[in-house]
Amino acid sequence: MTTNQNLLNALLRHAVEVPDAPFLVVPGGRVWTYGDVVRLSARLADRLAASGARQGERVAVQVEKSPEAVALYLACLRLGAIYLPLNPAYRSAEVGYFLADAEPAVMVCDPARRREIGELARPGCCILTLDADGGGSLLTNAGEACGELPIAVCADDDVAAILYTSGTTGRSKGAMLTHGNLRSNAETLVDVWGMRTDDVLIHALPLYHVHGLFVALHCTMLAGARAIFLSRFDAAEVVRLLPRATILMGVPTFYSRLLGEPGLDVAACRSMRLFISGSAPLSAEIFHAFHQRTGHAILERYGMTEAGMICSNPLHGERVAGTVGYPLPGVEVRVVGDDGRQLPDGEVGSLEVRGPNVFAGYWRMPEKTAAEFRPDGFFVTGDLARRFPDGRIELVGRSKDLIISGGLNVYPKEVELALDRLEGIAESAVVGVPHPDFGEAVVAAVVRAPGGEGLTEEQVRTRLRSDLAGYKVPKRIAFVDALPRNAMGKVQKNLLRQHLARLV
Ligand code: MCA
Ligand code: AMP
Repeated sequence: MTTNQNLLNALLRHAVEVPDAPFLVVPGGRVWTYGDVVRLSARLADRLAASGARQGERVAVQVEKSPEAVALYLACLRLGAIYLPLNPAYRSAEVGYFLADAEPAVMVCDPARRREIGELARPGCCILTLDADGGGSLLTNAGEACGELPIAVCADDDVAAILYTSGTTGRSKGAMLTHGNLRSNAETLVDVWGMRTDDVLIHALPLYHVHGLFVALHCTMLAGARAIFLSRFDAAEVVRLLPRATILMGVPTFYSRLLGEPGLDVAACRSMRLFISGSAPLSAEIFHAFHQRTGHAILERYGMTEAGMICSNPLHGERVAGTVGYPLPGVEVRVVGDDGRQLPDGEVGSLEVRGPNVFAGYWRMPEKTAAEFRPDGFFVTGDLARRFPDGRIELVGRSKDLIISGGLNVYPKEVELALDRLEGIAESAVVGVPHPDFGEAVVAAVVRAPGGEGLTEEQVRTRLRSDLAGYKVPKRIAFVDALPRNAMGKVQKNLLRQHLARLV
């Protein structure tokens, strides 16, 4: 007899045993028990199924963070449908691409964007709505649904979710993550981070990325713990909540902003046992400042959309600033040179990863998938790293042209294409420069076209905002006579970086 490997079975293990245990605690609002969320998600599954979401079909979701949005994710798992989360900040042009590429059967969006999304979706795609307070058409009639659909039978290698990651060409790729990828990674993390039923995690991350959805939420559910569920990160609010919590997961910007709060001290952290950081490099400066203020060494870990979590500093033992710790149990990591051969310890090379956490490939892009895997199954991460003799990994840079701003990825090419489309601009180059709050900030150099003489920085930024999510819009734009190019005609981004760093 084959067992059902649907990830939902693992996530609900605790919910089935202790349905009255608190799961999502909204400060100043409702406490959702595991049973509450599971019952709602079962009813939402009925509603989605009636709207055409069948096993293997995609359900695109672009909604604000809410407990109902968590139930919606679990409803997709119940149906064996493929969950496709989208950042609510994405503009029409960005969403249009995802809808055309993924061809979802159902799209759930904010009621305020119902008409706009309706114009983008292909005929036959059912559009439902959900707002930040749980209102919208998704929940209409859900109260009458009986919620008795069984959990769809899935194999480990069935796709549970597609997460789009931008590409170096400016075209996003949908990383297909399977039930087995997500379950194995979350089980490993619960184990290595010692997560328990009595843990209380401050959940202030967005729900549309691996960090907030798969790491924070899955770990909470597998451990049967509870989450203080915040719609967004607010440093003062988090400091206020620390005495009620045991774990915080965040991007480095969370930690630099927490350090700006006078209330952050040893007393505020008295019940905390673990501060975890990832998604972007945590500077040694923040690590040490945080340690000095709170007595806590932040645990830095490393991951990526295509592979979930890959390395982690230890729960017990030394956490070394500037390193991402050891490969997780069951995950193989190697550092190779240009010829693909493993390098001796200490040498910088390309980081590759293999294991049950590594995704099944890019949605409908077999060539791109093949190009990023070695014949022996290792995935090429695009990160540059060195390994220490004790197995620790240090990330030293990226071979991919990527900017990570406040934990959100921006591919320069996408921004350059949007800039070059604007009237009055001949060409542009986009780079990342150090930024005290976001770690890296997006900045651009722009060459005016004839007729673009009067164009101002603010006009360009305003026009870009209609095509790009706000976090991708350059914080500063410099007008230049020409882009610096080398003898081959290639833009010298290093020179630009030096030149533009002064702007922020
Ligand atoms: C918001 N803005 C940003 C960013 N976020 N600009 C640059 N970078 C950002 N990250 C801009 C908005 O467009 C807006 O500008 C202005 O800042 C205020 O927006 P608001 O939403 O109020 O910003 P915020 O609440 O201060 O958000 C900052 C944040 C947030 C808390 C750092 O971006 C965040 O939660 N980041 C975490 C992202 C994450 O979960 N990453 C994990 C990816 P304007 O008004 O001009 O438009 S998963 C991953 O990387 C792998 C797998 C891993 O290892 O985890
Ligand atoms: P994403 O494509 O959003 O999944 O981002 C993955 C990328 O984030 C990785 O390839 C790394 O470049 C970066 N990243 C994640 N965690 C860390 C970390 N702890 N330190 C440095 N970079 C990180």
